[in-house]
Amino acid sequence: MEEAFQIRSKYQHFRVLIMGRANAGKTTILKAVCGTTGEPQVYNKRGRRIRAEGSILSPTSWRGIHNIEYELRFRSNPGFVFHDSRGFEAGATEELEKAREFIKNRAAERSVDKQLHAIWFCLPMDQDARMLTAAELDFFQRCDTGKVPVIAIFTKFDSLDGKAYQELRREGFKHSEAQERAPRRADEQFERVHLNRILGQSYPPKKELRVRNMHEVAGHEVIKRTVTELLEKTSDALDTDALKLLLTTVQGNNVELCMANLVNSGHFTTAAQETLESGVFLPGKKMNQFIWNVGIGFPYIWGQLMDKLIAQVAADLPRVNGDLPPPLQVLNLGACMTICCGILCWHRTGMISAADFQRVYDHYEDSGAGDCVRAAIREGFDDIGPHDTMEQNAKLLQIILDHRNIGM
Ligand SMILES: Nc1nc2c(ncn2[C@@H]2O[C@H](COP(=O)(O)OP(=O)(O)O)[C@@H](O)[C@H]2O)c(=O)[nH]1
Ligand SMILES: [Mg+2]
Repeated sequence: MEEAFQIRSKYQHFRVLIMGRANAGKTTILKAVCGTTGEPQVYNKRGRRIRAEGSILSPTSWRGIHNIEYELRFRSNPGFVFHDSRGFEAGATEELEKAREFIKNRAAERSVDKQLHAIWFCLPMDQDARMLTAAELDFFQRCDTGKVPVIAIFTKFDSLDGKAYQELRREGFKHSEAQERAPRRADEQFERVHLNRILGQSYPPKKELRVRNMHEVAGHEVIKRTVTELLEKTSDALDTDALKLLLTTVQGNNVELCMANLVNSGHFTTAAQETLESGVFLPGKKMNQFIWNVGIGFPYIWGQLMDKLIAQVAADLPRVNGDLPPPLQVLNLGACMTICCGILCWHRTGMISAADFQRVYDHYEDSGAGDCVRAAIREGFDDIGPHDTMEQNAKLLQIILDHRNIGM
């Protein structure tokens, strides 16, 4: 417990309030930023984990426990803390007041960690009559957010592209040409009609971005590009260099935090202890689950990659294991996977493929890191155990952190 807490409190967080009516695409944006299809974990203001009934956060139970003060965090991207302001239906002044109150209170917080750093306001473009509701315009008219920049995210922009496409077809353009011209036409109409209305309010957003096709398969190129753009614009909109640095640092610390969370969760040492007791190395589906747990602990390693990864690792097992005894093979496999996945996320450009993983793993072995990690594990762990203790977790994490720079 203590160890995990220290790791968490060592790092600062970047805190974002995400606003927008139901179905605006808020959750989709957060999952994209955190590189996951998984659900967020919810904490109250004092850091205690909140579980919805039945413990799985289904959309309905989620509504039941909603509270703007609750912190949403994703396992795969623990440096970001989100607050979800639901509501903003037409005329939802109560929700607006809650958001204003929250923004005001957070501005008065003395610790930077508790302050609000940015607001992402999602405005969905898929409902003609309600493109911008009165409540939404009211926010930009009346809500002075002080130093906290608002980034307007116009979501579901693909639906405006669709309309522009139909229009172009009616004007006689061929399919391919209409398709090519549609986004430009949609952008121009949007700027003329809607963007100007928002920018004309008293407290307009500092930055805006238009987001298309975020419902594409997880990990798709377009999602990566959108996330990059959103984080760049957020950084540009921040008031001070210190805050810009905070955002960069949070992104940088993230890989280390993921490694720490993963090891401290005890997956590896528990499995090593089980192997010690049974004498059997990750039997049956255990191996798949073991690797799966590493993958989902990191951002941008999407589900569809995991099956391939599992097959690849299984094929490489003799090389990974070396001549370690079975319980230490388990620890070593965990360390190897954690280092390689960390490197993959660190270097993420475009979509991460199974071939990328193979490249990283081959380099891990060729550079000698694999041998060093095996030696460190043999040195650091004995064959009597027990392995499933906090001390063993800490030892394993140190080995991982010591060997994670393999010069790629
Ligand atoms: N067409 C389209 N649909 C989207 C886009 N982003 C999200 N959606 C869909 O809109 C629905 C609501 O999204 P969600 O993120 O749950 O909205 P929330 O209620 O604001 O959290 C989901 O079915 C998404 O798949 C987009 O860019 N284009
Ligand atoms: Mg949602």
